Amino acid sequence: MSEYPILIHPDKRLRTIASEVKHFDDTLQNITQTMFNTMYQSRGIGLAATQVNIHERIVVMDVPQIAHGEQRDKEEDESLRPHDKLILINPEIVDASEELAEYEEGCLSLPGQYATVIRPAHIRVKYRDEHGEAHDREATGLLGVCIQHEIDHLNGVLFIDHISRLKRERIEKKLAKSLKNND
Ligand code: QAP
Ligand code: CO
Repeated sequence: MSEYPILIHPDKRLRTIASEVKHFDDTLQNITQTMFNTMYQSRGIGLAATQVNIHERIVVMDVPQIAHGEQRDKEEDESLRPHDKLILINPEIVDASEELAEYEEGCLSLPGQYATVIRPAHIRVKYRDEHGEAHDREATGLLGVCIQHEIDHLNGVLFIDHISRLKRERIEKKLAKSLKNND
């Protein structure tokens, strides 16, 4: 059960533009499995390959199907709770609503930091699964936010790029301080 180390902002490698996946082989299966291990270990709901220093267009996510702020029963069996477990290879947003929605986002590459981000409320995304099969689906709510957030990573974009400079600098300062106090 191996895992990858996660790159932390302001690591410049988080700004790399990822390349298209061309081969749907065992190497890809190993990468996605290790990305899931890494994401579950750090209690994340989404992880882009960029965050583990692999610059290919690969995203894993496991998004709970609950409304924002809804209380979840801690005793509930994780395997029974409704969720969207997805592997997105070469994902592309092919349609986005004019309607916007805000969501309090976080990121494993900016641990402990959160900010409200405004994005299209509904999207349509085209992607391939780990076998190379093409899919096309609509997403809204937390799933829609997560897909947009993770595709941003593949393009070297972080959620703090979507907020005001003042809020961004405040988060960067707090993050630097928390990392300094950790070692
Ligand atoms: C992206 O983020 C996302 O700061 C996925 O201490 C976030 O999994 C999509 C995490 C919000 C939609 C809404 C963050 C874990 C996980 C932290 C994550 C932390 C521990 C973030
Ligand atoms: Co992130």
